[in-house]
Amino acid sequence: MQERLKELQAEALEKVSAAIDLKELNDIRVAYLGKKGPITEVLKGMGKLSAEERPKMGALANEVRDQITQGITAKQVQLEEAQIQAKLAAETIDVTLPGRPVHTGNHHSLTRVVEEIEDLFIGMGYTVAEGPEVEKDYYNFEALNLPKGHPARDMQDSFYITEDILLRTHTSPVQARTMEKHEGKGPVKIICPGKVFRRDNDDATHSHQFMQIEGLVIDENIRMTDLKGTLEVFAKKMFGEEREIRLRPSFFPFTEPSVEMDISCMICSGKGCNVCKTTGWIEILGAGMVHPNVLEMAGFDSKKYTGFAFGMGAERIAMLKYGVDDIRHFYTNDSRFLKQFSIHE
Ligand code: FA5
Repeated sequence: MQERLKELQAEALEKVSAAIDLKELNDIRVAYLGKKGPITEVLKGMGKLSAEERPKMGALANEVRDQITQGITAKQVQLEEAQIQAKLAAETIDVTLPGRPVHTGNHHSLTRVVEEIEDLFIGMGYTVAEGPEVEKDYYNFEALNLPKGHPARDMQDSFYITEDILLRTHTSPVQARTMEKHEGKGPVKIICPGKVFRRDNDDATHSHQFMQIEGLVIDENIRMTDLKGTLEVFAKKMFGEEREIRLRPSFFPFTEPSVEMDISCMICSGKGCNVCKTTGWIEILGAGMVHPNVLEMAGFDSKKYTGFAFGMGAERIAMLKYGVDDIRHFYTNDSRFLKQFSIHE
């Protein structure tokens, strides 16, 4: 019996030392120290021993149990420590690794220019108005003093959807719609940015879809000098305080008189270069005093009210401001082009 107990101790301790994980160790504990284990089995034979031998054997059995328990406990500490070390090694974070760059988007250069212009005019008391891109012939042309068959309709080649509906060719229909809403009562002071469409052939300065920004002011005693002063503030804020402006006579059916505004070339400061085609001036926008017919058609008394309007191409403004040499860059979504503008944010 004594030998058998010693054998069991050696066998158990050997298994304990070979155990590779906590589960295996627990299985050994249950197998050797459990109620149905071999030690219990051996002790069942104690009844056959003499009264003298019995306590000795009992003490030995306890010692064997203690030895195995100690062996298991020591191994358990060892395995738990190894488990922690393995976990730490697997979850190591190298804080010296460089971070992964987070790519953020940025506003499109056109959005930026339009917002800048909006902010400038909002600061001067204007509100932002909007109108539909699919427009009635009436608002796009007729209400702007361009009746059907008027030769000046050819100035803006149009995409017609039906005989009376087209993609708007300019943002001026928003003027007509806004005036109509005011039911003959001034003042009106709006700016309207939006997409417009023309059957123009795409080239470096023309696109079949582009953005315009329209301005309209109607009140009593609005004069040409108000228009000039407003455009001067706009030109200096957008292109630098040293910019000069000049107004040249022009023609638009919805304004009388009509003008075109040029700014002194910011590249050569008026000396003459490629950008200004050696003239020293760059054309920026069309404008004029609202034609009395347009006022009357929208329900305004043209004897009481006068007004001015202007309209500009946002791409052309952005091209001048950022030195972009081809309007198509705004629409071809080359991320190298688009990203250049993030540094301005
Ligand atoms: C007009 O569209 C008038 N509605 C502007 C206006 C409003 C005048 C109020 C008077 C009073 P125009 O056709 O010139 O005018 O166009 C205005 C601007 O749009 C041009 O100066 C130019 O900057 C831009 N533009 C015209 N066609 C194109 C095009 N195909 N691609 C890009 N920009 C264009």
